[in-house]
Amino acid sequence: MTDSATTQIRRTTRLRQMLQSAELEFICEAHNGISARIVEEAGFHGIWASGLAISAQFGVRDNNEASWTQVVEVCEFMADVTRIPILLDGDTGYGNFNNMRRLVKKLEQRGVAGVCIEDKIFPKTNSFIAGERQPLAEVNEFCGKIAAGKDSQGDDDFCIVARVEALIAGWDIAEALRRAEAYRRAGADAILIHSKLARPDQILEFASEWANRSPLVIVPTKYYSTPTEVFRKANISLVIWANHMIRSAVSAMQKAAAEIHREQSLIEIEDRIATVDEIFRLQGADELEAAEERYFSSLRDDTKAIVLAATRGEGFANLTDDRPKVMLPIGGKPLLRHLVDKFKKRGIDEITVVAGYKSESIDVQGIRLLVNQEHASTGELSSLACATGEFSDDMVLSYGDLLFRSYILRDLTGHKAAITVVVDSKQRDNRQTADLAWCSQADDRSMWGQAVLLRKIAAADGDTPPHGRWIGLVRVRGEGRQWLERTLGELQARPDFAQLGLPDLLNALVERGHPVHVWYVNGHWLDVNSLKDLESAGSFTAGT
Ligand code: SPV
Ligand code: MG
Repeated sequence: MTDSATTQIRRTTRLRQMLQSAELEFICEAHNGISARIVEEAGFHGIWASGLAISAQFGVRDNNEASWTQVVEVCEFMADVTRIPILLDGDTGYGNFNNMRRLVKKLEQRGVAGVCIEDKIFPKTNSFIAGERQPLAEVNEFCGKIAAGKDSQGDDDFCIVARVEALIAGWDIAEALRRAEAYRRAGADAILIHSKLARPDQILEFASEWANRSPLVIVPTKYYSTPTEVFRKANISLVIWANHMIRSAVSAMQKAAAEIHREQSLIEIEDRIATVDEIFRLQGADELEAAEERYFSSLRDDTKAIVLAATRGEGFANLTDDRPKVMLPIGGKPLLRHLVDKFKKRGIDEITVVAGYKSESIDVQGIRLLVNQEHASTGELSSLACATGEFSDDMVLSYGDLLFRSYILRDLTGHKAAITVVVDSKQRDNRQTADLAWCSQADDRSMWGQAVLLRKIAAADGDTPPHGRWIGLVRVRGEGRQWLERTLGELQARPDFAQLGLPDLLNALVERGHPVHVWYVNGHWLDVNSLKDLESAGSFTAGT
């Protein structure tokens, strides 16, 4: 069969063709999605969903300890990641004719091309464990099961393979033939004749007597040394390599586990096992990336975040003896983690944190950590200057002690201006802060989205009332980055640069005539500056 053929025809049809073709065909065991993919990539045209291997990968016995729905679920994972047909080893059909009917329906729904059932009694035991002691099903009962399965299939090409266990259970060729013939008449699409002898004699004798009455399937696990040409000459249709993926996986894992345990190091093993990238490839990570480009680009931001978190923070007594305030826990996780999670939720994954005081205690994952070594004697702009290498044409600058509702970041990143600051119009009377904002217009709550420009950020001056309070978030886009870099560079030349904060930078931008847009919000954020704030932060995060 050509590879292009394998991609176009239905899987059921392909399995039927494999069974009926004059060629000797091969299918290989798989027991989960990744092994199914490996089998397909190796070039096999079909998969044997082995009962032994699927039970083994669950770590249970091949005695119907895994439920049939668990087995079908594994099949579904395999079908999802492959295109070639899957023949399920359906044991005894997991019950009587009625269970068989439901099994066939479910397999068709999950994309499985066929099922093989064996003439034993539920719960079965693997054929290689005390086979002689295993009772066989009554022939008529088993024929009824085959017929029920055939009558339930919606797709004419779905295949039911009847497996004859007579030779396993110590019966002779005549009994095996009697059974096989009855199963063929009951509607089986092929006969699997199983043997546990180390030589293929029984199989060859059976095949010769069978004389191509219907396709024959074999499992040469025990007579593995038989040259494949012998099977071809005997007119076998399909060979099942029944358990070789689980067995090779087990040997590889046993070796790797022992070595890692012994060496207490990965150094020896690393180059001898699949790379993590290879796992990603088998999982189809590329496809997801391409799909994200197509469907998710509006959400997946190229925006970067730069977070200033260098100070110890005043007013937390000995809580900040060993960590900066951004590492104080709020609702079980550090303040900084809340902020980082907010950025990540918004698709902002490149997050640079400029730390200073007790920077070694910052163990938040998923950030790039820079350290302002001069943190004790310098201010926010010195910290920002440490991060100029991380500046981009699309970035958000943030204080590290902020908590805000998700929509604030969403609206800010949706804003198209070159520089935008978020101002809370609710906090006009706050005299504790030097972050009060004077703007081109007051927020009357009806001007949502209209252009408002920043005039200055400062402490209350007693003359003109401010329009709100800058919350510590700035969005910078496109040419805004150049304005910012140039202005920051100019401020660096000032002798008092070490004392300057972000408001000084914003004011300098305004003074130079660069439009700094204002995005008004009305509450829904807080900064953590005191033990009291720490308390309110707990309930705030619970509600975001
Ligand atoms: C299986 O792979 O689970 C089989 C084949 O049924 S055997 O283990 O040989 O019985
Ligand atoms: Mg089995």
